[in-house]
Amino acid sequence: MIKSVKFEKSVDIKSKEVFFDEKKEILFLGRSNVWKSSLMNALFEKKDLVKTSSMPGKTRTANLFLVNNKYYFTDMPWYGFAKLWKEKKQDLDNLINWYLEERMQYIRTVVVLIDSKLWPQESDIEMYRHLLDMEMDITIVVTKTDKVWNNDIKRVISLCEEAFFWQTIHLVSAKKTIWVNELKKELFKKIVW
Ligand SMILES: Nc1nc2c(ncn2[C@@H]2O[C@H](COP(=O)(O)OP(=O)(O)OP(=O)(O)O)[C@@H](O)[C@H]2O)c(=O)[nH]1
Ligand SMILES: [Mg+2]
Repeated sequence: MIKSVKFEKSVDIKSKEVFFDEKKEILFLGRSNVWKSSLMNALFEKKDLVKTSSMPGKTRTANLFLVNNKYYFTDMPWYGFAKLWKEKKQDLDNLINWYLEERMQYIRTVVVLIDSKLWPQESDIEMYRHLLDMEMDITIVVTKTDKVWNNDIKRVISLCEEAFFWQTIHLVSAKKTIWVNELKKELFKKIVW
């Protein structure tokens, strides 16, 4: 499905670059350290095209990756990490909101990532409601499932179903490429039409 992928550009809050670009797009959103950038690498089958880090707050710009010369898969900065740099956080939230509004027409789905160790947090639910208000298509993905026990996975699924109004919940982990491939199929269905 993915024949080519390359880094296209970064957009930060200062540049607030206007897009005259009608390419369809998939956004990856979630709290810091939830595996946004790593999941993109897994989908691309690349080791480190998308920069990852164990230090929270690695991604500070919207990073656009051009897939098959046709679509953007975009790695977004984190939301809801109140402990670090208040001003910076405000900048990142503004960037996310501005970006969503700017690209609304072209975004085919927003992938919202939930950490299976933390369960859905207030900031996740806030973001979800905001996306619903914007009438965005939403794809919920629970990450790091290799780090929790089976019973906890069941618990996180039912908490997600409650918090996210019975959306389909996708599970992923680094060790289960089969789940990543299923997610990839779903995302392509959404972007190709
Ligand atoms: N156990 C486990 N760890 C993972 C998995 N995927 C990623 N990680 C680790 O989680 C850490 C954070 O991953 P990133 O992909 O950089 O997270 P991010 O959401 O992009 O973080 P920010 O850019 O800071 O918002 C890295 O150290 C990864 O190696 C997984 O499936 N299982
Ligand atoms: Mg990142």
